[in-house]
Amino acid sequence: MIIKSIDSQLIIKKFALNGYNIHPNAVDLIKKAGIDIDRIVDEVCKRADGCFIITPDDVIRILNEIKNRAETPLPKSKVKESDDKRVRKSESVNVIKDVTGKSTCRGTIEDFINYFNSRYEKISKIFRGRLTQIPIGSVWKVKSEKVDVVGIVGNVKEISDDKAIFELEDKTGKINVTATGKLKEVAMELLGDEIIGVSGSLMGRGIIADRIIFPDVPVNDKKLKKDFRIVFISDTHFGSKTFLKDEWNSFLKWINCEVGDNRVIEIAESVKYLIICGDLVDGIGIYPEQDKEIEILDINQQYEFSAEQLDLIRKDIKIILSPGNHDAVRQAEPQPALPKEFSSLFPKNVKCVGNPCFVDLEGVKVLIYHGRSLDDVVSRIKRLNYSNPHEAMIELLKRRHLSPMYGNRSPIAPENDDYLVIDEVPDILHSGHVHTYGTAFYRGVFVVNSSTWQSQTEFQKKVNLNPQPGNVAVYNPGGDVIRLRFYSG
Ligand code: D5M
Ligand code: FE
Ligand code: ZN
Repeated sequence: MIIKSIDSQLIIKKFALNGYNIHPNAVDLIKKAGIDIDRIVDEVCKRADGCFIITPDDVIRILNEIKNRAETPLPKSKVKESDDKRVRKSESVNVIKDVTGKSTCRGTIEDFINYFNSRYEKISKIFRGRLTQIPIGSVWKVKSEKVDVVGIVGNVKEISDDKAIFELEDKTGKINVTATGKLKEVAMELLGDEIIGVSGSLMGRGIIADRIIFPDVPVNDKKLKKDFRIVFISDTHFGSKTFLKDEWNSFLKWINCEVGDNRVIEIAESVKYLIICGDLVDGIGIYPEQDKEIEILDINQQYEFSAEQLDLIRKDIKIILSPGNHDAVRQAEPQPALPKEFSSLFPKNVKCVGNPCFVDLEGVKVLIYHGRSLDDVVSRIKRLNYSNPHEAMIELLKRRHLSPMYGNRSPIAPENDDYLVIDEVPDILHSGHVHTYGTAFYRGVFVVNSSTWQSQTEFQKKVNLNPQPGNVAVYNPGGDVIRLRFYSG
């Protein structure tokens, strides 16, 4: 409909239906433009990306773009009529930390030095007030025999049943630390490259540890009380032959409030945010002979299929989408958000963020991290296993770092700022990657690993990986945690 004389209220209402306020001068500009109003609303909202108010400048920019473009009709939205009319609740997603658009790393030696300095500076700060922190190069100058040092862990060697030795290094020097008895067990769980504190006695050419201290998180006793729920999923692997179509469709029916008893529908109705923690698609060439296991052989088509699936989710849910190692972004972490080429395919309630990403959802701080380092943590710490992925995630919180081990199965891009340090303590830590399910509260932080929508692949069979697909965690901050199971196999 081309509008000649149009009612301002109608324009305001159309923006409100999309969840936006609009400045009165911007309304006037739209009235004067004489262009299909639905088209302007659609284009402006697509680019508004969570801003609070649509300004006249926003409208001028879009009008100029439309004028400069050849007049082609917009494709008809696949969104169901009923969904389009649903008024979006005023959600707020505030990205606090994300590498997207900020990457500086070129992989030079200097980058690596800066990267480790950033890691050391940020984590050693956490020990301030708890330990005296004598520079390692100066320990021999102190008068007392007892010292506290903070450093980055080097080689850990088991000497006997009762004794281990590891190196600790800071900018000023390196020292050997001996751990015996119970501390030997703690030392044997050190991953290497994490930053810890050691309190002990100087002896011979090193320190005999009395205590090994992790930076850890303080008890989070923040009183959250929210009236919405957050749904956590990951590893949909759209495009894989083993993608669980039926289970996914059941999930869609539930989240769209189409199935279940009153209680189940009530839970679905309270959902305001859906977080997808990576491996949206299966990708191409990620593991040996993957081509035999993929249904959609083209990466563009995998993302097109993903966009169709996300478009089936009711539009009043804000979807936050972070990539994983199967997605089409750089493999090294921190990974930036999916490029425009793919993100532009998604409906406008999808917000693409990086991996990791720290977001604030109406005061609820969520740290989203795909979880590649969990493979390293599980293989190094003997008491951990893939059936309880939340326990491996707790080890990351203890170390205040999402990928402590450098140069193993999780590649890291040496950014000047270490985005993988957990400098601010989140209310929620969400990961995926290992394809199993687990939740826990660790010192008040809700820890969740959100399984997968892919059954076991031939490759996973070979590496003895037993996925637990179709598990969904639904969390009401300050309230209940609900586990929904869509897989009965
Ligand atoms: O990872 C799914 C799970 O499969 C995760 O725990 C890692 C594991 N995996 C992936 N590649 C390998 C190799 N090469 N060896 C052993 N285990 C592996 P995803 O990211 O979905 O592929
Ligand atoms: Fe995966
Ligand atoms: Zn993965």
